Amino acid sequence: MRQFSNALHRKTRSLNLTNCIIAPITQSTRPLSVSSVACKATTPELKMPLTDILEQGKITAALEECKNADSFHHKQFFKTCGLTGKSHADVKKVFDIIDQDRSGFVEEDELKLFLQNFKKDARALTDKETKEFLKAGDTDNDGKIGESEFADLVK
Ligand SMILES: [Ca+2]
Ligand SMILES: [Ca+2]
Repeated sequence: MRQFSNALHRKTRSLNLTNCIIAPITQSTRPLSVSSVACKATTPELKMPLTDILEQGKITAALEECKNADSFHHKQFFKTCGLTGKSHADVKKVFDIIDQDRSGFVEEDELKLFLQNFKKDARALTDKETKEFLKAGDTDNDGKIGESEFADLVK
């Protein structure tokens, strides 16, 4: 009987210990970053609505202009959606939205899904468009677009 009670006691203790360990982990931001990585491969989640910065009508018009494959031109898109000439703060906000995994850079896979930041079911850019977009912005040739490179693209 004493053995049983000891075992029970141990079990209870280990359970409590488990609770103590699990609680802080679930409260941390770690599960959030895991889910944002998982989302990267599929449709990006909207972090904040771009309509806070850009007019919905202009976004729709910009997407309409490049709805056909290989018809995307970044200068035209930024102009039509109203991003050209926006303040540095607004451009940074847009950059942060496009940088889905918050790495501080827009990598090629994020660039490919660029249009989906503006509309969830927008098409992905073709490989040709993605490469041209990257080439136009990546002035330091590190294979990704940094914040200042993005700001130069938008000008
Ligand atoms: Ca990124
Ligand atoms: Ca770069």
